[in-house]
Amino acid sequence: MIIKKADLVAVAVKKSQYPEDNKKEIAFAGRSNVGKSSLLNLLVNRKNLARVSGSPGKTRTINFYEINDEFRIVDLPGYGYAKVSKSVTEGWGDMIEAYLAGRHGLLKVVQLVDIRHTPSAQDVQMYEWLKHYGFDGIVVATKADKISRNEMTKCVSDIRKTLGLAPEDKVIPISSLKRTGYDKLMEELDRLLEEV
Ligand SMILES: Nc1nc2c(ncn2[C@@H]2O[C@H](COP(=O)(O)OP(=O)(O)OP(=O)(O)O)[C@@H](O)[C@H]2O)c(=O)[nH]1
Ligand SMILES: [Mg+2]
Repeated sequence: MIIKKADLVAVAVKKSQYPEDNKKEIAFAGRSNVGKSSLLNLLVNRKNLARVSGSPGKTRTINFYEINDEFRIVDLPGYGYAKVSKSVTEGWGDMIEAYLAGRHGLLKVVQLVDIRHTPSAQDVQMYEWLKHYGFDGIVVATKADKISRNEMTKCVSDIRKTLGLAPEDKVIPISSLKRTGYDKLMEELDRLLEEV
């Protein structure tokens, strides 16, 4: 796939704000600051399509990006950001669940975890949720530029073990900074989009 066109088509906090459920969608989930928006920018080869920030909690809405007028990438708000208030955190769960449950076009949710760290309890919980809804199977390990090649194998197996991945599930190390892992993820997305 060559991404020629990418547009932000909707910013939503509730169902009535979603775009019509008439296209395939692939969503990105993960803790705040893990690199969801950066990954989106990498995929579409644009520096600032999605807002990236050093301060966590940048993306607090569900952002729908339409790609090649053909499918959508959905940037979900990050979790685990301590500074947001409890009511925001609770609202977050409802917001994500409302999206995951009953979205016909949704094919898969790519779970992002930081390659350097053992997945948190919230990462595990998120992954359990994805399994429950049948959207599990692809994990992107972000910020791969921050570790050495030697550490990579150990970090990936730690992620596999902690999230309880099956052997056929994929973990793709990616660096949005160095652009590594791009081809592998693209291949997966192509496969997903062709499957249906
Ligand atoms: N070194 C390195 N830094 C990265 C990478 N990806 C993202 N970052 C940095 O991590 C920070 C957070 O990135 P974002 O893409 O905004 O993260 P996010 O998951 O969208 O965060 P929220 O919107 O808060 O949920 C920024 O400072 C990015 O520059 C990467 O692959 N390598
Ligand atoms: Mg973001």
